[in-house]
Amino acid sequence: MTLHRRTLLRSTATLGLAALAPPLLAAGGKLRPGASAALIVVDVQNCFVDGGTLPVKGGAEVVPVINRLAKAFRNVIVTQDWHTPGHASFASAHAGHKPFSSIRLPYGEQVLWPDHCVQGTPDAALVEGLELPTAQLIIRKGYNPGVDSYSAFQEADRKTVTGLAGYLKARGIKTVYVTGLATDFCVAWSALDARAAGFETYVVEDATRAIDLNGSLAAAWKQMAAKGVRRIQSSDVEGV
Ligand code: VGL
Ligand code: ZN
Repeated sequence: MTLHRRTLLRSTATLGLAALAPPLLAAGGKLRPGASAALIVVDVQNCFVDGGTLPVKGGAEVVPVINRLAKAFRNVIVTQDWHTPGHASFASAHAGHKPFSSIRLPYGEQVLWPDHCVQGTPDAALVEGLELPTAQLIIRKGYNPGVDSYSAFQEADRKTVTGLAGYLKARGIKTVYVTGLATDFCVAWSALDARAAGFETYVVEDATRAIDLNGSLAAAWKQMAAKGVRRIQSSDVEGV
């Protein structure tokens, strides 16, 4: 009887571990995003590719990778950087300050950018060729005139939420795969906030491109690793 119970306990523990262990691995050790996983496509907008107002080197190269990835996901979420004209993150809003310098705003340090991704302009539209017919939600961010929002989850004041965490939780999403632009700003901040909100979080490196301002890319990967964000390639996902 005792033995039997112990055996039972042991097998339950084993089963429990297996059931909990994220991620779901397909044969060959590939990741298999299931119904509780979502692909988050961050800011793949004209502003961030060649011809845009804040082009990220090689930014358009993420498009075919993301299009392929999206076919492996049941849930796809898209974000857009969506600034008001004269937004506080624009250097042009601060006399005497140049793009790519930093200033102190009431909520903290802010990099100043060229005017970019202004609401409703062609510059802020999603890149043509991005094919996400199954996308379920577009979340726009950075629309508060005085506060930036790199993250899809939380504005730069680190208080005002966008509602994305609540939406994902309400829909039973447990795992997110973050892609898009730029690796070291909106992708990293979104991934870190996803992790902090309790989601199992992957960044698909070859589905991102970086700005890399003063070592920001290495710093972002370091911080993400420290917080348990997993760095993968699109080829790690089954069928991609
Ligand atoms: C971003 C800088 C300014 C991004 C947005 O999408 O990474 N970077 N606004
Ligand atoms: Zn922006």
